[in-house]
Amino acid sequence: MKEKLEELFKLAKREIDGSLTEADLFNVKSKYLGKKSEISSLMVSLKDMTNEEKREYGSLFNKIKNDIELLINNKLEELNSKVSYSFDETKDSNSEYGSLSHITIVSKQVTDILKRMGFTVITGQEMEDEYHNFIALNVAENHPARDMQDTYWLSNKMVLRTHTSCNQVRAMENYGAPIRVCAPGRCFRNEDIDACHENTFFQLEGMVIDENVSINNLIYVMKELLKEVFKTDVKVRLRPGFFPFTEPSFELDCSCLICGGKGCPTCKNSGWLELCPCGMIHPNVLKMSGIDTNKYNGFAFGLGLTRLAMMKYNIADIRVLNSGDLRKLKEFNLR
Ligand code: FA5
Repeated sequence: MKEKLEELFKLAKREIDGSLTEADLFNVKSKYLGKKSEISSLMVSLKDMTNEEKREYGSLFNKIKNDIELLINNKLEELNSKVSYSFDETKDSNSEYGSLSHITIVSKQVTDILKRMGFTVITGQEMEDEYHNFIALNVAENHPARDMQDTYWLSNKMVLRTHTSCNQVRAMENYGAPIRVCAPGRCFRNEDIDACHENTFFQLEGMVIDENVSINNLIYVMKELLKEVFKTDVKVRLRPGFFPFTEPSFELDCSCLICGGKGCPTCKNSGWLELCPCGMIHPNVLKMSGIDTNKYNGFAFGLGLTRLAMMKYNIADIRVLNSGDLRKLKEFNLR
């Protein structure tokens, strides 16, 4: 037992040392200290030990857990302190500097706002399995909703994820409830490309599961989020929608900022742009991932990050963002 615990400590330390982001650390913490961790299952064996052994191993467990937590906190401080900029006056001031992309900046803005509301940022995987992309989200094989997301299937039977909603499932499986997470990331669909549809685009998933979560909570989060991102009053509307994984479901549209709501190719002449579908998580989805629906419920949303960047930077055609054409991209000032 002692050797096993020491080995787990060494593995945890190696992963903490190699963590590059706060989300990596969150994952390491859950892996080594979470309810389903190996350390927690070893702790269960304490109950069958003699009193003397309980004392010895009990304090060893506590020490290992405290040491891992300390390492995580120190690493977190180290990561946060690295976000600083230095100025080198000897550098040639005429040289060209790169910059973060429009989408990266918007994604950071949104995750910063959500972090202040108590959300943790997680990352998922771009190559997903059918279970996490569809089935666990209440979209069984032959469900008509699959037609809404034409998919790139890979030869290994995996899919390039069509949305970030798979992270809802992964988060429930890994961390259980209550939980508040968001997950920005790239998605892929076999789309007919036009001014507001790409085959590769970004979404940001948000999910809250707790006791007594209401639609009011969902609307509050949506409103605060958009108010802070746009820094001005932008007209939004909420209308009924349909998603197999939420019930009720809503479509949140924002008034098209390219044409001021008059109608243009970006908004397909409707004056509105679909931005952030959302809804209360369907009980089937919660149950499939092991959440106790007698105790918990929740909401989720899928913000279209690429479209949000278009609205914020007045980019009328989504294709510019993936084009890599710097001359064009520079026309849209970063701020
Ligand atoms: C979904 O992908 C759902 N998973 C969202 C969701 C999450 C609903 C949680 C309920 C609860 P939809 O296919 O509508 O829904 O995409 C969500 C948003 O992503 C759209 O409103 C849009 O802003 C953006 N989006 C979708 N397809 C594209 C595309 N081809 N190009 C650019 N942006 C897109």
